[in-house]
Amino acid sequence: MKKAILFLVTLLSSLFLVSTTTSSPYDPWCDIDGDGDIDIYDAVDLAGKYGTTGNPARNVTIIHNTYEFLEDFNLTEHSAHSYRFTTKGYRQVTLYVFLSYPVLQDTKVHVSVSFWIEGSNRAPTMDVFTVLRFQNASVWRTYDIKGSSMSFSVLNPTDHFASGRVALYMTT
Ligand SMILES: [Ca+2]
Repeated sequence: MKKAILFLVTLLSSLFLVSTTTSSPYDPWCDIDGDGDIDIYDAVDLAGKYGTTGNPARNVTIIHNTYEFLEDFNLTEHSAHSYRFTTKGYRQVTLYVFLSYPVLQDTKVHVSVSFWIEGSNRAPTMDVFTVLRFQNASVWRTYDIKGSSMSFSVLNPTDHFASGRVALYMTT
């Protein structure tokens, strides 16, 4: 067994001496010691475990940071409500707007989405859309984050009360 390992290490060493670069992409599952490269030390680790058996299930660490927000809104005629969130450290945001009331009237709200760049007092408008009670009732939109904060406003342009729900989901 030790002779086989020694032979394997010697063989791998000679291969690494011949060529230390490869056109193959880096595969983290082959980086046994997890130091960011695949070199002779990984091969030695692997050779040392040659012939062992066991359960192939692996522990995986998932780093996944999320932020969630959910709120019901009530808007009197021709009124608006604005929301603002810090987006630092997040990559993508999904916005959900649902119009629940009035049920029997063809009501609507306009939604305007902006991202703010740090140090700037202007918020370039990213998107504008309308949620119509009778047509789409709810709208989902996903954006790549392009600023240090994000704001959106919900405007009720009608002559009657409107209510619904907004939800926001940010991921890294
Ligand atoms: Ca390594």
